[in-house]
Amino acid sequence: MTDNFAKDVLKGLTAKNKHLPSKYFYDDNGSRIFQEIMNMPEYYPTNSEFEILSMQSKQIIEALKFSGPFNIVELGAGDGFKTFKLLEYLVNNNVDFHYIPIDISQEAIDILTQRLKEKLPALKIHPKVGDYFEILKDNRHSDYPSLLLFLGGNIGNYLEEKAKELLQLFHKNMKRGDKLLIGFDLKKNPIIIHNAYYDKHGITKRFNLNLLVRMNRELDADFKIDDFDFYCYYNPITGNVKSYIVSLRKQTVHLKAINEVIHFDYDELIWTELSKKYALEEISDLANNAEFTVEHNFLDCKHYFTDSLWTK
Ligand code: AVI
Repeated sequence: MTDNFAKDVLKGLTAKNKHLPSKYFYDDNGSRIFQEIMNMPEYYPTNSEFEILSMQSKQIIEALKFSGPFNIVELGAGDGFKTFKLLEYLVNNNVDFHYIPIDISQEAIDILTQRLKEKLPALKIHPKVGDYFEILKDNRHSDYPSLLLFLGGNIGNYLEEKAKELLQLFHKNMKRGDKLLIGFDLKKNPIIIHNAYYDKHGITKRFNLNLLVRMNRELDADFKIDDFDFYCYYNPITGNVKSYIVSLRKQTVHLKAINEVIHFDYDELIWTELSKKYALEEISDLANNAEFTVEHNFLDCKHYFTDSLWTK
């Protein structure tokens, strides 16, 4: 992991327009800060998706039209907070299914499994730790139909081409008739989006600057965190939230572990994240591009977010 990290950091920080991949936000510390983000009242996606899965579990399950036992395979299950409502509905209604949460973090999977065993003892759970696609390959050989879950709006963190590739990979690893329930954050009043990302508590700033802390620790770098700031903006036409780290001084940073020196100009930016917001038409275009059929969009009452149900 550290090797890839070093390679990606070097590539990103020596580029003409500096950038770092947002997947590196999520070390242990970053994952904890992300939990804080999800608990902020301004960060509406958490509550919106929670509402959808709490209020519309019955409709979602009916829309699957599975006639017998099935699998629910969750990609990037994390703490499973949102999924709990869906699982609870199924267990309480004696539906025959197996839950297969997948995450790269052993710690996240352990916590999730422990909680679910306590709260839903009747749940048949088969947790897996590792890379989605390695584990998803088994899905093609399963005797049961599957519902894949890709929740939280994570698709919004992928550039368009990468999002298309990811969806094609999901498609390739699904059987005909399998379903995908995928969360998309929707375009809405720009102020609401602005406040969710440029938050007044400075939590999202800490989330971004944690990348510098991580480089200091893992690459023996000497970033002075106070010499950097955070900026982000939402473009309501494209639907893109773009986040940046800003160098507050002309400065030089050493990455001793890889023997590299990086120069920053005054006010120079490092692009850290894309959080794309979608219109419903864009969602059906993405589905069609990967040869899925959109069955239904399950929206929250404010129409801030959708869990979109697709069929292969
Ligand atoms: C994980 N992902 C969907 C979050 C998002 O909204 O793009 C990550 C995040 N970045 C800043 N706040 C939250």
